[in-house]
Amino acid sequence: MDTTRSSELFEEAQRYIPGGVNSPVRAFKAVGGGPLFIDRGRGPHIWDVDGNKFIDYVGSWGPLILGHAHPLVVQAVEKAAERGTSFGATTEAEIELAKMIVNAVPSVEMVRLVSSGTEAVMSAIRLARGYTGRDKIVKFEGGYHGHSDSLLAKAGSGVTTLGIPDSAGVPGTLTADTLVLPYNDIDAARMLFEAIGPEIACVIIEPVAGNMGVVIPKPGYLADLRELTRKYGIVLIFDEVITGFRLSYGGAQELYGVVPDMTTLGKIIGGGLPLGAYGGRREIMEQVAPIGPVYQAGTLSGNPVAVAAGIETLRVLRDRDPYAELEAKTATLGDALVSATEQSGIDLQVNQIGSIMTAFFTQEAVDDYATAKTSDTQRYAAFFRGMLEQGIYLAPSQFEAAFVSTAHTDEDISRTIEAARNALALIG
Ligand code: KE4
Repeated sequence: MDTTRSSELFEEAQRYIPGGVNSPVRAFKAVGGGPLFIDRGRGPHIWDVDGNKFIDYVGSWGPLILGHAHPLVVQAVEKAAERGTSFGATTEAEIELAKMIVNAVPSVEMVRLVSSGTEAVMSAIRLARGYTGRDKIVKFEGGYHGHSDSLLAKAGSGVTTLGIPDSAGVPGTLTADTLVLPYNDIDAARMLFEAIGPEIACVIIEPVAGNMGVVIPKPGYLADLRELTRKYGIVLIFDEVITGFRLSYGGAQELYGVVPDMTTLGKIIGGGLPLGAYGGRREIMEQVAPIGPVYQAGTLSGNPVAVAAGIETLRVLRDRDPYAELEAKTATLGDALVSATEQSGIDLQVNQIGSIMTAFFTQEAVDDYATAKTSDTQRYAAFFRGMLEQGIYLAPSQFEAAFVSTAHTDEDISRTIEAARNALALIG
């Protein structure tokens, strides 16, 4: 595969942009070689600057559930942009998107629009602390919630010991109130809450984890966490930046029937443009400025062009209800991967739910970060390369999700399965 132009551009990009990328995972460090520079996308396909065509399973890391350049979304963006790209003032469309989110997401009675998932989470954490008057927060090992300081924390020595920074530049004081629990372990949560529950402002969790690769909650885990947090007056935040409008129109909370106190959203609600949101119970949301004491602001919050893309995307999802079809297509792909490895004797676990999936190169069932880390990342890198050579663009990291869109056809899925059989045979 000729990637000459991508290599030239990567050389140049590294002179002006750290690592040549505007987000680290794009640098292909986990899979080796340089990144491909993408020229355009349409439907399930992307083309790089050397003209190579790929079936895309990154989909901008989740936003493009309708595929690239969906005509209705492009039209909505064009129409909005022609009327002005930003006013720094309220617009009617923001009410429409807010109403769509309130009507779709069980926990959301009021919502504030912002410009990214990170901003949504950062704001939700501040709000939970302001609402409860408590400082401590809880996240989970392997959970990723954007790059705000207090969430760039890893577990201290013991479950009740304070979080330690997981990035340079984060002072210990900013993670000192962050506690880190193992995912899918309700006993560890119960123990922590019994010890210091009344000091905890909030628990933030990806209801279905997507950032250790896809990891699915054990039966009853989310419901138990809901019950425990309620018992101690802890705000339960579902970070549905990936799962919101992805696993169902009401997200993971609708799929599992567990209603948190707050929800953070991003990705799909912006239809591929910069948009995030945080919302929840009215009594909590009314603590946000300008009607409450918790400050949060943003120049481009509720940006009309991004809102137009989000409204159109949610409208298509609401009216078309593609979730059963997405589940079926993705399950077909996942099942075929498993059966392909049974012949080649490669250890592979596939975690799939709705239209997200991860193939872990390990023999262990992956149900938390510790088991996710048993994956053979070198094997994943070889699989990634083998698939790329055959025109299939997967996440350039073992610890990410693959995303299927409504634009992926049965033919695309069959081609992907064929390519996977070839790639697995090569690394077997
Ligand atoms: P953004 O700030 O990237 O819009 O959202 C942060 C975020 C928050 N919560 C969850 C559950 C997320 O998955 C994310 C961002 N996801 C990553 C992919 N795993 C974005 C890709 C990237 O970092 O380049």
